[in-house]
This record gives sequence, structure tokens and C-alpha cells, in this order.
Amino acid sequence: MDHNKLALPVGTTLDRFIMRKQEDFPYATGELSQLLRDIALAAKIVNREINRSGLIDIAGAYGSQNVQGEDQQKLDVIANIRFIRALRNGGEVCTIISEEDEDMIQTGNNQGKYVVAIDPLDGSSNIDVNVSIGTIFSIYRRVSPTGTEGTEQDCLQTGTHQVAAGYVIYGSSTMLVYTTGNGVNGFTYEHSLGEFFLSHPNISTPKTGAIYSVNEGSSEYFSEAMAAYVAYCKQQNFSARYIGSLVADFHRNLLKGGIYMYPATKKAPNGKLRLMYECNALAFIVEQAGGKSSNGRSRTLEIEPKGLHDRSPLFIGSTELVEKAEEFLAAEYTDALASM
Ligand code: AHM
Ligand code: MG
Repeated sequence: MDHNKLALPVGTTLDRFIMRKQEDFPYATGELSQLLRDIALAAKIVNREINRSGLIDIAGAYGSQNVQGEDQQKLDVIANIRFIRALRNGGEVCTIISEEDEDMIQTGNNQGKYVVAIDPLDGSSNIDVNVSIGTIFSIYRRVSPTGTEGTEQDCLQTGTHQVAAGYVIYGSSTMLVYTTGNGVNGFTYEHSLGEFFLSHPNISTPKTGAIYSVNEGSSEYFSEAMAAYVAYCKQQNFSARYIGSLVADFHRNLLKGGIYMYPATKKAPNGKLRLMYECNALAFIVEQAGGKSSNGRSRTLEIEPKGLHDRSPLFIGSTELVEKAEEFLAAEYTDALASM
């Protein structure tokens, strides 16, 4: 009997994969690899907390608001503590921006070469109802000299400067998907072994798709051009799919093809999503997978950030669908210019 069939190989762990990738860069010091491993460790711990949240007293509101004035859930706060602690203990990161903290967080590791922007737990409205939620992160190399505290300039780099980005989806299975600018790879968590295993190598997103994801409950506040694009999606017989967890909506569309939209509305002129720790990471990933991301007019990754918590409209997914949305929205911008 073939021994291999008796005991099938378990596959490539995330740790081994990261190490192999590091070997491709002869002068790599291993710090970025260690940083990715720190994030994966925190993700495992957060995954554990999420899985048992119905059983212990960590579901529900925490009783405070974050910098955006949104009610924090206990799990938002727990995830924030877990990720920040892992990044602080790791030593590679000098400064962190988090959705949950108004100011930059100095880790005290002034020798750290990297800056991280993170949304520790995205999809707050789904936390308590057992629907997929996620973590989103971007990693930048600092521009200030090492040995000092990180600066705002380190944090406010355009998305084109990301050295790595990824997300964790806590869904029907837990996955970590990341890029270091050389393709996108996805890893599925194996609970019994406590490891992420490579399950989705070299993810490539379809050029087009038949899914549109937008909160149509806000359509009263859409511009005419935006409403016209949604009508176009319907004429094409696209399916509407909207979970209300960005990571989950993005992940589905990445694999199946489609477009996710959080537009500028009359109520929220810059949309809702945050550039530094929501839009840029996913924009980097989608481009690496062959897709596209835009604010409706220009490439997400080239938007100059002005503040840590800037918002940006987001149109992200299959290239053809994002380009079509831009075509529709161009009419709006031409009208706006004409009336100036
Ligand atoms: P959060 O960071 O408070 O969780 O908000 C971000 C979430 C995204 O995950 C999701 O796509 C969007 O907000 C949903 O917003 P809306 O309820 O307006 O459709
Ligand atoms: Mg968020």
C-alpha cells in the first residue's frame, strides 16, 4: 500500500510559507516575516475569543465610543488589545494606527522599522449575531530614522507604499489572506492543530463578475450617477449580495468576481470606510489579484492621506465592473465641474 495515502501530508503552514518567501530575498532580515507571524498569532487568539463569545460575557456593547463616535463592542476592544499587544511584544513595529484609537500608538520599540495600520475587528454590527467579521491590516516601512518614535509622516503614506497587507476573515472557516506585493495567498485555520495552512495559493480574481454589493438602504442618499450604476447592475441581472462586513463581502467577490461599493452619499460625502486601515489594504490585495480599486474617480492606492482616520468612497473588485462604475460616475464629476 502507498504509505502516502495512509497518512496524507497536512500541507504548508503559514510559518513555513513565510519563511520560504523570505528566502527569496537574500538580504531580508526576517523582521517582516516575524511581524506577519505576530499578526497571525493575535488572529488565532481573537479567533478563539470570537468563537466562544456566546458562552462568556464578552458579547455586546462595551459602553464607550471610538474616535468615529461609533459604539464599541466588547470584542472590538478585546481584538484591539490583542493585536496591539502582539505588535508591541514583537518589537518590529514602532507605531500603530488603529480604528479604535484616536492617536498614533507608540509601541516603545523605536528600533522597529515598520508602521502598522489596523482595523482589529471590522463589521461591528455583525459581531453579536454570528455573522462573518474580519481584521484588516496594512504594513509600511517607516520613513523617519530608526531609534526615534514614529511620526505622522510614517503613518500618512499613500497605499502604494505598503510593503504588505492582509485580512483575516472569521467566517464559516477562519482564513488569513495576505500579500507582500508578489501575488496573494490565502490560508485556512485548522483548529485542532492551531495552524493556518495554505489553501488558496496565488489568488487571482475574475476580470468580471455578476455580483454587486452595496447598502441599498442608503439609496435615497445616492447621487444620480450612483443610482444609475446600481440600476445598470440590475439590468445586467447581477445578484445583490451584502453582508455588511467589508472583509466578508470583499472576500466573496475576490473569489467569485463582483464589485463592492461604499459610495459617497449626501449624508456621508466621503463615504464611511477608512482609507488607512480599511480601503488601502484591500486595494493592494485586489490589485495583486488582478482586480481594481478606486474612489470612483482615482486609484485608491494613490490617494494622499491627510489624517489618520480619513474616509474614502470605495469601489473595489473585478476590473471591468470597477471601470464601468467609474464610467457612470464620470458623468457626475463632469456635471460638478460644469457647475463650478
Ligand atoms: P465598522 O468599522 O464600524 O465595523 O464599519 C465598517 C463596516 C464594514 O465592514 C461594512 O462594509 C460597512 O461598515 C457597512 O456599513 P453600512 O451598515 O452603512 O452598510
Ligand atoms: Mg471597520
